[in-house]
Amino acid sequence: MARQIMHIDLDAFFVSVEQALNPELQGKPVVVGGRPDRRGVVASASYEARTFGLHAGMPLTTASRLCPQAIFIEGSFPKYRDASQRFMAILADFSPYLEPISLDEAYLDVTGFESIYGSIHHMAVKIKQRIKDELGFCASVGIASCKVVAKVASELSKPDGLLEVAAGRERSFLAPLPVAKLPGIGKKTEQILNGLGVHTIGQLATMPLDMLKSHFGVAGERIHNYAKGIDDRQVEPPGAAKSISRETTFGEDTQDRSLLEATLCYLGERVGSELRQQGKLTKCVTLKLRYADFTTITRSHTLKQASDVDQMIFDAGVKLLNRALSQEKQPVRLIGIGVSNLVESGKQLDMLDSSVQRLEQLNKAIDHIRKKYGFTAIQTGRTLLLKDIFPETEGGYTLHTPSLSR
Ligand code: TTP
Ligand code: MG
Repeated sequence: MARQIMHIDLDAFFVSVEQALNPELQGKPVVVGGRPDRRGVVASASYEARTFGLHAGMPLTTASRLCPQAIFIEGSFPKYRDASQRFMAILADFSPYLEPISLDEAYLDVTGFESIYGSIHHMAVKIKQRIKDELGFCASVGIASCKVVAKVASELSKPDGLLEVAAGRERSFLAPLPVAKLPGIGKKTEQILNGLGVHTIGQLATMPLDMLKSHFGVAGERIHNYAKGIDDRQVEPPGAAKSISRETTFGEDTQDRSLLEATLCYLGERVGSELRQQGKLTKCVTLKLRYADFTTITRSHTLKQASDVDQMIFDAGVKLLNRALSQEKQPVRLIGIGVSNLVESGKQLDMLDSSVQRLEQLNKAIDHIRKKYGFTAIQTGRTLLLKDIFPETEGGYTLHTPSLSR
């Protein structure tokens, strides 16, 4: 099932706070940032002021020349912080999957919430209404299957907007827009792309990935995916763990496949156990290898379905390991495995098939025994190879293997 993500951003936030406190300012060109004769720039301009060409970042002197009748306000941060807290509290009433991005901007994961509100569109209308009634602000909302498209949608819908991009329409929605509208593309990237003849997001999406990587490194792959409407980032409430990983350095560098796999299995089980303890599922498994010459690589695999099952984590890790070892002949110094893109486990249980459910039950039973008798009380087939290497009982999670040589 496609995710449903909302991006909510308040319109002319600093100005709206001032207007709510002083209704005489409503419907007028208002600028927050400072007095027009002072040095400094516009922090926020009302939409009435924007019709004169005023925008954030413009020098105040320019702003007062373009719009002499504008009302200039110094502004005070505590008022904006209080308003922001009340805004976030309203959003938190609608979904616990809330990720504040800045004072006036947040993502909500609202997957499945249509059963409560009739539709996600109707839920957004309710959110906008509460913000208007309780705070007096207009909010713009974008709804889409991923963060990047939701953000572009809310931006495009301003002011007082609501724009929903249907699943499957992400790429065609973005295609006609100029590249500068895509989050992650700043002034410099825009100039380079324009120099390459790339002006729209649609053109960016059809560029060869290698060319983007050669210009922008890893960011090239990210903006390429974004341009295609692909963005796996989860909505991450503050404080939630973003990833879990375990790694270990061998006493002696090794090329022994069974030792590498056994160690990977052991580390994968530690990661899986921690994942289940946190009540999370993972969508992304990452293998880390450091070779004898200290070159370090990481390779990731996206799971078809979010999981907290040891076997799934291990299978993905082994696939990555085999691929990496076929490309590099050096012995391995360090091996590690990690999971990221974590989601709450309660949300997707209904989608799991019965064989996965059986594995989950097995993992739960193992966790239970390990909690009682220590992690190494049970060793699965592969990790038995390590029984002489790891101590029988362990206190913490940090793995320092004094010697893994056999
Ligand atoms: P924005 O959401 O970017 O701007 P906005 O809310 O004023 O207008 P809109 O969203 O309708 O386009 O930023 C939120 C607040 O952050 C803004 O009200 C003031 C502050 N801010 C600055 O202080 N300096 C800046 O350069 C920008 C962009 C914002
Ligand atoms: Mg805003």
